[in-house]
Amino acid sequence: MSAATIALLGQPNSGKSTLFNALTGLRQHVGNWPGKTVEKKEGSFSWQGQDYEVADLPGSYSMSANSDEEVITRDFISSGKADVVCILADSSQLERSLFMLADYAGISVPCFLILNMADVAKEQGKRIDPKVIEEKLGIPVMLFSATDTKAYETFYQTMERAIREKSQLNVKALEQEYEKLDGYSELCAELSDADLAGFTPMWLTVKAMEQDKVVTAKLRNTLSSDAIRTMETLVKQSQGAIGTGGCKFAWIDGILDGAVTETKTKATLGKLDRIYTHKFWGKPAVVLTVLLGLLASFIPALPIMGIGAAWAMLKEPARAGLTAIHCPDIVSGLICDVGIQSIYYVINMLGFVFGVTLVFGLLEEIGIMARISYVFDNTMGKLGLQGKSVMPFLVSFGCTMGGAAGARVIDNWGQKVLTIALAWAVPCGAAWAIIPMLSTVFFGAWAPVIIVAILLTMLLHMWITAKIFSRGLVKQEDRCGMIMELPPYHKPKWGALLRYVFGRTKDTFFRVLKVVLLVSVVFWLLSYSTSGVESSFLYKIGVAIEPFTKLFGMPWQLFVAFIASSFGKEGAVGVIGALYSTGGSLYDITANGAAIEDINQILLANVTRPEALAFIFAITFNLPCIVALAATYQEIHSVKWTAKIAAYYTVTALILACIAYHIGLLIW
Ligand SMILES: Nc1nc2c(ncn2[C@@H]2O[C@H](COP(=O)(O)OP(=O)(O)OP(=O)(O)O)[C@@H](O)[C@H]2O)c(=O)[nH]1
Ligand SMILES: [Mg+2]
Repeated sequence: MSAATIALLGQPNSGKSTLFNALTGLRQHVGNWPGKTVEKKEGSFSWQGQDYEVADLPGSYSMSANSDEEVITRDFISSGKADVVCILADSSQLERSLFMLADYAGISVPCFLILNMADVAKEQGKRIDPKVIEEKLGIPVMLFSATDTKAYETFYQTMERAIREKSQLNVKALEQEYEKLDGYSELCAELSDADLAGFTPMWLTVKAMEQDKVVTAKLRNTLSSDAIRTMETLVKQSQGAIGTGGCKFAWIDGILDGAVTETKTKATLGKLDRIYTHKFWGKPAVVLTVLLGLLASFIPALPIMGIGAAWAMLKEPARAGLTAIHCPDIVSGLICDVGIQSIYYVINMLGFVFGVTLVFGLLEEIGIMARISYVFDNTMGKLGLQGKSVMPFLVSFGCTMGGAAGARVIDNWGQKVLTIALAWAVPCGAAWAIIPMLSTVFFGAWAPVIIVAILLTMLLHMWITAKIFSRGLVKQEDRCGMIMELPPYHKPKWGALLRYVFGRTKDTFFRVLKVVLLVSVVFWLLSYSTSGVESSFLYKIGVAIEPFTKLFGMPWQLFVAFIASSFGKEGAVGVIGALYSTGGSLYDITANGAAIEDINQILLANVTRPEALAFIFAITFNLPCIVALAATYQEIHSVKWTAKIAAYYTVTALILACIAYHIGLLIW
């Protein structure tokens, strides 16, 4: 027998990806805010010798096709690929969460219902009897905690029963509700011969009444012109989605009647919302939380940076060893100056990536990140954005590519493009590894001032960029915040969190190492020469363009590193390393076969403070990297806007560098 396919369906934040990860051992993004999964993801598992395929679908509030994610979800279900649909509901907010089930009613793929987050509901003092619900629905129903590894045996059994029994949802009571609506019965009779396999006339009628564009178009294709006219008249006279929504909630009330009992409990974390949602204190509290989060990220970062420092000490012994065995200069240069040096940078960078992922992952799990979006909803509205845009911005502190992908939850195209355009101004994890490092080398104890200046410039940059871009992207009537939901607080699940953090750090390590190595090797080779510095290819070009690069306060080596940073910020540091400490030696300090000194010393000897300041600003606000560029195109599907944003960032980075340089000249 071929493997049965299970589709995971449920509202955003109901725990689908948590379940998917536990079943398949894969690592989908999990976090306590709605709208993380935006692509369908497939995996497989076996139980009792039988193979199963499972699809993690993007969360959607209903089976309507209002946004990209909902279309992905509905297309998958209606394609008939799934043998059974596992519908997840959040037990801690069952009424709202079961809306998806009500909207599913009328689709013929067998299903079963998982009341997830049983532990959260229990903490809230809710007692849920799944048997009562099961009897009314006619499908297997179970209470479950996706984060509890011990609960899975029962899950498998429930799933297996649903597949074996091909369990169908009992929709009689729901249909009775719909029949109370004006025009429902007539329309349903009219649509009873519509040829749309997999959907009952009830489902089609409800979607037609809700004026679902996709369903209406499909119905038009199958119905006679008389029937289409009747449908249009009846739909126009109906109460639309308000009417059908009322029926769904009435049905849910009926199902929950006698199934849920509540006792009052004291909500501990819930008290935090009094501060976060406070009129005056909300914003300062959120800003403070983010700042403390960033600071706390340094704690786990420091030991990793220590490992980096230890690794860097290998460089000279390695060079000595290679020379002793008469290894050619070019090879030992590549191994020591490019290989060992690149790994050193990447380890340093990784410390911060690890810290940020851990701390912000924790805040996300608890539900605090969702509060941050909520609090800034209004402010974002003023920029032409939504509260949902805050999440991509915060994610971009780690990785712009993640930020761009995260913007997919924004259902308005213009706001999505604008969000991504602004997210580019947020320095990513790689920039955050380079900025403190270079700032410390050049400005010593003043490094924190540079970091604050970068943050302030970022805010100003975002504000100006919003002004420039929003006119063409966001219509006046869309300039309002969205109503955001606040998910209930969860206690963090450390095991899953740490697995995620280590996984992310490992992925970043290899991805970043590849970029750094590739860019460094290319630039190092271009700058390598055995017959004197002046004959190297890069030197000739560099010297030729220096009058131009000096306009922006950068010697040519730094300018080349700036160009390399468009491919990946990590690459910039590799290039500096390669250009300033190349084995062929561009500088006197390293000539005469003398041991190459610490890259920091070389930098200090060759780059002035104003030049360093210009460079730091140039690479920080340059386009993030080639991968972010690709991710942006993938999200907004527009070559024109992707190119516009990229050109804008290259030009503004150079302008900022020029300003920083002149400010630097005034100070030093
Ligand atoms: N306490 C508790 N937390 C859970 C449980 N299941 C999931 N979570 C947490 O709930 C949050 C949402 O889980 P996800 O798996 O990301 O939800 P999703 O349905 O995939 O969400 P979207 O992709 O946004 O649609 C995460 O913080 C999970 O760790 C559970 O049974 N108990
Ligand atoms: Mg998910």
